Amino acid sequence: MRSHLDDPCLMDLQDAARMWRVDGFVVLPGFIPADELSAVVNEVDQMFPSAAGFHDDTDPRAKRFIGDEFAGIDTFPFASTAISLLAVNHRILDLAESLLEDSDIRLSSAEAWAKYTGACDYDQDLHRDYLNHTLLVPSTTPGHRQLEMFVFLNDVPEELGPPHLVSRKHTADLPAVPNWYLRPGREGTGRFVDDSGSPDLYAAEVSGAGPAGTVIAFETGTFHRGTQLTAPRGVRYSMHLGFRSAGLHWGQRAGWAAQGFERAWVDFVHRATPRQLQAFGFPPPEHPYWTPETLAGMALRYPELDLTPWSTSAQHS
Ligand SMILES: O=C(O)CCC(=O)C(=O)O
Repeated sequence: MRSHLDDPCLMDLQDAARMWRVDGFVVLPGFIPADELSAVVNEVDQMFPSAAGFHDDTDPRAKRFIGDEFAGIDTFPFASTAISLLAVNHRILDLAESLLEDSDIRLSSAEAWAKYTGACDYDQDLHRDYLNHTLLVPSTTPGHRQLEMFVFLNDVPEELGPPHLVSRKHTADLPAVPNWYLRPGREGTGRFVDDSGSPDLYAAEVSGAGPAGTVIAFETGTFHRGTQLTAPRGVRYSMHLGFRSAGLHWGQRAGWAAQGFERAWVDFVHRATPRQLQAFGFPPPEHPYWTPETLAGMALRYPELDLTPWSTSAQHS
């Protein structure tokens, strides 16, 4: 199987966008450098058990991960503010703007995920994610594409279950339904499932294995799957992000205001930049929303947020 491990780390964003358009995905090894990841690594324990804590059963949080792969997912805003900030790291936003060819983008979902060897079955069948990322179906028209990213918070070699992906070169003709192509020999029912065995698709898989900081960017119509963790006492920490153009209203996987009362959200807002907040829907400076009235209210709601970028452009009636 081909691996992206040997690819150059410093791929330029235009090259990444070209690969994304052709293959439906691009793997960027070590895209987030170690110095920007260190605060995240230091705070992972605020959310998830360490490998030792899970495997030695010394961490009371360990039980949650047994038997259900999706039970290891936390959703934004995270208990760790550093991990919340990583979801809208400047490099992540640059990449999203470049791939979506739009400077006004929105974060449509953010999840952090811990997986532990032996906790459950992480091996998945090839599928697309669009059924819970859009109300419609994926489009490859510029301006109508949706973007997902996996971000590795630790090194993820093959034995720690990296996602596998299939280039659009092999899948462009597949219809919107079915959506799951089961591994050869497995059975399933329902119109969204194809259990005829798809050896050609599985033979075309590419591994997303890479070091900490690797970003795998893929379009919502790209076939991919999770794989098994086999390393003894292994752990994989990752983040799963979704982005869309601001006007792509049918691709709203999460509405952020429902979490707006949580302490973790307020802590995030207090440390975020206007650009990061815009990704959640904050109007940018110069927007007519910003008036003495709204600024006064925002100062009460978010007392530690520096409102200068918005107040210098506020409309005075
Ligand atoms: O976590 C992974 O590596 C992939 C997971 C995935 O594709 C999914 O749950 O839809």
